[in-house]
Amino acid sequence: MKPASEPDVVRRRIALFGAPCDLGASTRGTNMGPAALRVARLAETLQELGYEAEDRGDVRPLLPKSASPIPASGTNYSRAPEILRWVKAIEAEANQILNEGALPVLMGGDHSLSIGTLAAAAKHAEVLGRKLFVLWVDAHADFNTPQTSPSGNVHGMTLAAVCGEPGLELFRDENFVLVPPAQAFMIGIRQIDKGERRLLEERGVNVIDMPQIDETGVAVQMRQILETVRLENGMLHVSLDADFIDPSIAPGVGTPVQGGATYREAHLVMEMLEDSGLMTSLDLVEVNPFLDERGKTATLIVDLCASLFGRSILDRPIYRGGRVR
Ligand SMILES: [Mn+2]
Repeated sequence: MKPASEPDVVRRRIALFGAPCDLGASTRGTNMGPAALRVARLAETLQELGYEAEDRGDVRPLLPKSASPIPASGTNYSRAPEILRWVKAIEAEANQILNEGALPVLMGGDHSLSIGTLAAAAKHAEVLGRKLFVLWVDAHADFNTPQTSPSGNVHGMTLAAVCGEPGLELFRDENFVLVPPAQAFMIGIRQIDKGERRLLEERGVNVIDMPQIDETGVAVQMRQILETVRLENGMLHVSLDADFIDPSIAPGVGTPVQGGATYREAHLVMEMLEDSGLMTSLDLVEVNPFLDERGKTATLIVDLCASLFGRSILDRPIYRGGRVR
C-alpha cells in the first residue's frame, strides 16, 4: 500500500461528512446545508466522476471534557463553547479520514466549523513534515477576533482562530498546530471589517480581493497561489464559502455581498485546483437552504465540485503549472 502522503491515493478516495450547525452565524439555516448538498447529489456526482466517494453522515457535537469557561456575553461570541463541541467532532472525523488516506470534505454548516477541518489538516501536515497552505474562497476574510468583530459571530473569526490570534484561545488546546498567516491565501474578498483589515496587513495574509480579479482575471491570481504551494511541496486545504459566488446565482447565503465571482470565474478556480492536483482537504460551507431559491445554491456548489474533482469541457490543461501526480 502506498503511504497516505501519495497524492494519487489521497485524491481518489473522498469521504464526505456533514456538520448541521449554524451557531457561528447571525442568520439561521446553514444547519440544513448538509441535507441540501445531499439532495443535490454531491456524493453521487463524485462517484460518477470515478471517485470512491463515501458519505459518512453527520457528526454530533462532542461532550466537553470539562466545563468550558463562558466568554463574555452580549455578543454572539457567547456561543463559542457550543461551537467548540462541533469543532472537536469535526476535527476527529477529518483526522480519521486523513489517516485513512482519503480526502475529507466537510459539508457545513456555517464557516466557524472549518476550525475543525483546519486543525486536523494542520496536524496531519505536520506529521508528514509538509507545509499546510489554505485557500479561503470567500466574500469575507473571516479574520476577526472577539475584539475586532462588530457582531461576535464566530464564522467571521475562523482563520484568525487557526492562525493563533489572541482572544480565541478557547479553540486551541496545547496540541493545536497553528497555520502561519503567510500560508493563507484568500480569493474573492469584498467585505472586510476595519480592525480585521489591520490584522490582515500586520500578519501578512495574502488577500486577493475582487478588484484584483477584475484587473488580471482569476487565472493569473490562481496560478501564482498554486505555484507557491507546489514549489513548497505543500498540502492545500480549500475552504469554499458559498458567498464567494455572486448572490444573483447563489442566493442561498446568510451574508450575501454584491459583486461576487461569476459562474465562469468560480468554475475556473475549481478547474485550476483540479488541474494542479494539490488539494488535500475541502470545506463546503455557508449554504443556507432556508434562504435559497429552489435549491439553486446547493446545486451550484455540487456543480462546482464536479469541476473541482475532474469534470472538464475539453481534456486540456488549464493551470499550465507543474502538476502533482
Ligand atoms: Mn466565510
